[in-house]
Amino acid sequence: MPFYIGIHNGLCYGVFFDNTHKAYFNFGASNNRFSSFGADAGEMNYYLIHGNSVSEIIKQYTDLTGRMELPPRWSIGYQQCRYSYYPDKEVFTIAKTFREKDIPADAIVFDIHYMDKYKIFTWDQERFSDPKGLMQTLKDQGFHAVVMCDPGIKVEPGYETYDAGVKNDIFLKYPDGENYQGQVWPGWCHFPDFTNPKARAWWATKFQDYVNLGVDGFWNDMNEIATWGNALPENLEFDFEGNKATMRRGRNVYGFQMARSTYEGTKKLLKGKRPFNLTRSGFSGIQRYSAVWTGDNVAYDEHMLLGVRLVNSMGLTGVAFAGYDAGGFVGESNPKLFARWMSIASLSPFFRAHTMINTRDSEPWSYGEEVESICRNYIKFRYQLLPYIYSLFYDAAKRGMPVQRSLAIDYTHDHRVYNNLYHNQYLLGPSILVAPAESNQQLLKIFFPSGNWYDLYSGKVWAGNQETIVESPIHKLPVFIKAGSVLPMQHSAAHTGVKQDELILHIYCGNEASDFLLYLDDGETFDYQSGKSSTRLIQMNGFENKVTISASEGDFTSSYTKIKIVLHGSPADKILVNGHSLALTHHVHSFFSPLEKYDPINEPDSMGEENVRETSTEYTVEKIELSWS
Ligand code: MIG
Repeated sequence: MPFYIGIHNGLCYGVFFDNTHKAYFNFGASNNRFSSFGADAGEMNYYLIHGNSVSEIIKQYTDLTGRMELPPRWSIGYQQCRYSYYPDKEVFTIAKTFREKDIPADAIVFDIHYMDKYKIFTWDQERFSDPKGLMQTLKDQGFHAVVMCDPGIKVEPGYETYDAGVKNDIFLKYPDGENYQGQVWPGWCHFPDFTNPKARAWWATKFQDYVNLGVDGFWNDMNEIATWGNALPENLEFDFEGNKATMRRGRNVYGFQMARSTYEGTKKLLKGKRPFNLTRSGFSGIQRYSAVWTGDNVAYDEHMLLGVRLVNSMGLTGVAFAGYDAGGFVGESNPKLFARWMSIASLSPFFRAHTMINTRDSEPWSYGEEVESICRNYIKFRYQLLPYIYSLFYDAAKRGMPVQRSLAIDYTHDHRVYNNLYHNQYLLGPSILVAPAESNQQLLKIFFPSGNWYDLYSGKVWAGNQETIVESPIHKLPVFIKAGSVLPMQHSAAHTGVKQDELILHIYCGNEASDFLLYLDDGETFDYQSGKSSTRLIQMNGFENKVTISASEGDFTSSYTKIKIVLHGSPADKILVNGHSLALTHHVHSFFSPLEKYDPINEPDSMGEENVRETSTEYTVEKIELSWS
């Protein structure tokens, strides 16, 4: 993605270099006097974006390159993946185990082994004799299926997709007109030229069988193009929208155009339902068509934190729906690493555990009881946060704002944000500060930006504008909520499709003001684009202990019939919610964490625990039921 944001002398700007050739950016050569960029070929076609804030630059960059449509709500639930789950019996067992163990999940992902000899658009009849029945069983339990889609089409006369591809003449070619061949899992393959509108239109229709089975999630892989042992030859010809180009111009948008074709095709075939689309390769603007994951990481701490920073960067580059393989793909994870990775990933935009072929089991219950309980807690916390997180996706669709936000967005001119001691920290939306720690780290040095920050677990309030050390035991990822904000939450449930009648507003008192736009819709169709949605502005005036929840705008009626309000740290006896004075009837001294349960078994009697509670300011907690009007 040839885009960067520069910050100098209290000002910021963005540069989007609209050129698909291999590009170069040189930021370090001149001791900060200048930087330079260029490409192997093509035009110096670039946009200089002026904006007074990083969020304004992201907004303008996504005005240019586009924004995502709302994803299906289920796709922001937890997705369980491995390379690969088979046969069908194993899939049934995995699905059942989630429900039995009371661990929320929304999707099971089918990696390459579901196919017959890795041939795209086929099923292995022995491993999956009744895909339709399988999909129905998953659906009955509230699961969606995501299937692997590789661009390499096996060269095998008689294989329908191959024959049709040849007949329709949609494959990438050498200059002499012969179809290019590269080796991938199926053996020698041809590759559709996705830069050719004709090839995209053809590919788009191929998903009919998946859709008939009830599949609504699609995973575009290997679309760099990745093949065994060789780089793509430079002389390959790409159609490039009728502008014939060589591989040097076409390659960087190949994955983008594949993801586009998959999205456009499945969107059409799903007749009004939202597909979930995921890709490994992309280009500027990929957010219009797909979520992106960071590809094959390795199961160690460095890659866990690197993934966090990649997702921060992708957010700055317009890709709000991004994530990494939680648990680590290559190599063996271990209990602490898996637990930590899952807790961080639960607070990332795209939340999926994945692992390589022949590695140990990596489901939330595969690492012993303590890890299982940590995973359950954080997965449930994510499900409780769904109204908040879904509203962040609306912000991404509307303004291009990332879900996971680098601190450089809200605290651009505080130099501490760029200190690599703190560069793993981020905000999930406007109010939740996440400070990823390594798996064995008991203490973590962190930076609190300006404002005041509530410890998620103890309620202790930390003053902002300071660097300090916090505890980071394995069952408590350092997470803080900004004072003066409101988190709309709900109860956790087995999956995101469970209808809920109670919205829970967690109000974090503090001398600050904030707005949050609560966004709701049916979570599965495009009806929101014609007005079937509901937005409510939640305004918090922390100076006067006043909260205002606006009337709903839009034609969607949600399933919520009541609101529960939970106050955190109100210094006053009263709080005004829409003019009603809500009196606090009693003060309690134990903090009510929004996590329904956060103490895993084997809670260590850590030395800090009691101390933290004593030194924290006195807080009050109250639950008040209001009717939803
Ligand atoms: O050659 O489909 O990044 O997530 O499990 C590997 C098998 C091909 C690469 C993907 C990975 C996936 C794997 N794929």
